[in-house]
Amino acid sequence: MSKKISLTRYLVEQQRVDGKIPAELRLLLEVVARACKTISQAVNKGDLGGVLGTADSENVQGEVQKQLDIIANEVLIEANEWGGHLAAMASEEMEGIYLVPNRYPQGEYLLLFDPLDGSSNIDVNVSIGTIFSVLKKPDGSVGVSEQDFLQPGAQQVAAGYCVYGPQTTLVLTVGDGVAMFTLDREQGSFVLTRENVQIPPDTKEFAINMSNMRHWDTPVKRYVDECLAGKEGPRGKDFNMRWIASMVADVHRILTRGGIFMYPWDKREPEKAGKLRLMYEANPMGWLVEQAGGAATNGRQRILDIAPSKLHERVSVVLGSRNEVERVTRYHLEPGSEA
Ligand code: P6P
Repeated sequence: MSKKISLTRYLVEQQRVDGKIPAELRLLLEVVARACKTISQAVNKGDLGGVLGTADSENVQGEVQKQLDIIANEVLIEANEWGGHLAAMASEEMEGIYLVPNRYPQGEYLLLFDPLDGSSNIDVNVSIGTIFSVLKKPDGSVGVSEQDFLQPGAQQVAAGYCVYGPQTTLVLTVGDGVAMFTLDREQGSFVLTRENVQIPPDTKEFAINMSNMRHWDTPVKRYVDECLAGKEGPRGKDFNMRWIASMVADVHRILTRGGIFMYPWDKREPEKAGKLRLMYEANPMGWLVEQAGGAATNGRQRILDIAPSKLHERVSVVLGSRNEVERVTRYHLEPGSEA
């Protein structure tokens, strides 16, 4: 039986042996992991915990909030506000940024999160998850403002998610590859179960909400039609399709066995760049995928290069196996393919 390496030991070694992460960032990641354990316990109770169903409120996106959305948000805020490692936080569930109260020491990091992604799946017992992204507060900035958060995803210093499924698994990068930690409920700790995760460059599995097909732009229609044409078509191979409607679960499958995930711009709300949010969904997932050898674009440019103009900015997302993402991006960049 190989020695179990806990998340704590992994982070200490990343800090001590490889000098990859400062002590404050290690503390931040351990606090986020503990908050995810608390959220996992609430999610796992389901009806027994009386936390299913909707709250009588909407989030900044105008979406009806689930009770667990609000609980997960509160867990992350309460876990992180006192530790002295953060200057402020931002969440899908809050319109503005959350400044660390003056009664606590201020740190140099900014934490962004989607506290419970995929919440439409909560009541039907399908995997959901927490997505988080860590930025550094810009040097020399006095105080903290929303502007300090508006950094391209390439500036992230850590990113990850925790998927609440048959296992509770924390997936993390600090810029040195991707590691996966499975929650050992008997010990109450996350244990390293995979590291140096690599996404196969090719795949036979695509993930997209097919019910939106009539609204897609031409390059996306072309790519999906070619997949559906199978062996007899231009791709010369059959494809499989998956759509869990929980980005965390779809991305976890892709990190585990490859694939391509697409939530593209479509004609339903042409003024919106896409459905998913740049700062706390596409950026952290895009970095994880790139750190695992995959690629992540908005159809035309690298997601991590996008300069955000607002906190809850939406973006079109194409991510996963590198060769497939490059094919979809190539289709978008061909002359005459403009939306
Ligand atoms: P649709 C969940 O609400 C989410 O933000 C992502 O996790 C998921 O990939 C997508 O929306 C699902 O959207 O339109 O298929 O329900």
